[in-house]
Amino acid sequence: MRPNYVGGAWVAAQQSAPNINPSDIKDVIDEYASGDAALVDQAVQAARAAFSAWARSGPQVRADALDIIGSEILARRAELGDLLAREEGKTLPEAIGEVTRAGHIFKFFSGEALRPHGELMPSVRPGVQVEITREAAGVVGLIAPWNFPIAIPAWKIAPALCHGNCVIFKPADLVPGSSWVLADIISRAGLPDGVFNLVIGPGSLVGNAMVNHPGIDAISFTGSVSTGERIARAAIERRVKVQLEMGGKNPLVIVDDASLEQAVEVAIQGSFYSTGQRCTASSRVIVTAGIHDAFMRRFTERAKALVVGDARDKATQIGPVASEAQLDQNLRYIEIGKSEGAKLLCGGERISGKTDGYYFTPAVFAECSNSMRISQEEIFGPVASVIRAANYDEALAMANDTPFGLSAGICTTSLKLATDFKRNAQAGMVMVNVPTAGVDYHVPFGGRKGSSYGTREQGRYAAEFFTTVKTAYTGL
Ligand code: UN1
Repeated sequence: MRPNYVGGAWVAAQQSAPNINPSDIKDVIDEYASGDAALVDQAVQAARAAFSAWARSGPQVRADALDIIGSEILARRAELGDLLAREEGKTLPEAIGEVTRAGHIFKFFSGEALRPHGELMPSVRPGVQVEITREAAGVVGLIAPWNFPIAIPAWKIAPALCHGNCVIFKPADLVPGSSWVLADIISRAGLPDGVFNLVIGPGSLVGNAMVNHPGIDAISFTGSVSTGERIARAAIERRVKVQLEMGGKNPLVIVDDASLEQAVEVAIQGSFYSTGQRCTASSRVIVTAGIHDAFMRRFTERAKALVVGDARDKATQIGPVASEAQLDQNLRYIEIGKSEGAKLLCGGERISGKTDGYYFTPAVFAECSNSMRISQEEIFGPVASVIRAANYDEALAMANDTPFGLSAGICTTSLKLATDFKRNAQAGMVMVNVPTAGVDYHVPFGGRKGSSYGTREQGRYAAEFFTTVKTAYTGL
């Protein structure tokens, strides 16, 4: 059994859960300890004991630790990528790319630790000086989803440690393998005991205990809307900081003047890669009348030709769905789409592979309206709802007519339309001629409306969540 890591020690548990390969459900990667509320409490005590010294540790100590972690991740990217593909089901190139991103995130925050920000200025009162500094937010609870088993943990843990916080980290219990290795790497990076703690286990026990623990000062969560809303309520009741990254129903607008080949590529990537299991996926493709039919022909042709298979098979372009529950949800939405009158042009079926896995073919729905459930609700699978728009203005209005606001894309060769879309798309991230999914690690990540709550993740902006501001006055 792979144990949890609490207070600088590896701790076995009474319960454990298997980590199963979605490409081959007979392949059990390992058993992982399943923690509970008592273990969360132990982790919080350890973190609290470590906090004041860690919060006062110098930039060099933090930069060195983060650099060691980033270097080991990058050196082991092929091995960790293989594990990630095996446990989550994204293809090997995607998985190795994700591990590389995680390594780069630690390197970025290693540098960031050496760039503390502060302001010094005269007071409005003569003879008084004002300093504005940032201090660590405290003991932070980090809760990660299953679709990015190492990059999302990295983009929460690295800034937390960089800014002097102590961490209680709960990975998704569906994919604990990459997080376990990450914890092992972190455990050897020279951090004092208690600064970083790993508690694997179900959300109902571990997540719940974290959210309600009086010793946790801030919660950063990525996952479903319903869990996010519960976490927000609990956090606000305790008046602790909360940062939520939830769903998306991201529009990709394709206008008449777009380059057809580029638009098809952007749509295929955004809708189907990583098996559509990204909150940034383009699940609504809104196409203006002049290019609609030509686009549909090429898009459907390309979608049909995508090779679905074992995540670690070199020929595979689309890996399996990550779990049976997610596969069932995809199939349910295919039925919903058909019953709403959308036309299924291809895919949407469970298929068998060489091994027993959760294989599902990329689906293209045509003749959708923006008000259908398949155009409004996040499916989290490789399912694209294509909606016809009369012109750009109608496309923009539909793009914004959604409860979500994470990422929004446009394919156009017009500077005027690209500029207008960047200004008027109601989303945290806007993409012109690049897929809605696949973001950089050094710039802010986050959305608006029902997608996100709280300050942005990643890059310099991560400091807003992981620090608290202090204003000091000194009489001279
Ligand atoms: C990306 O598109 O590169 O859960 C990242 C998600 C997002 C991350 C997307 N929080 O899909």
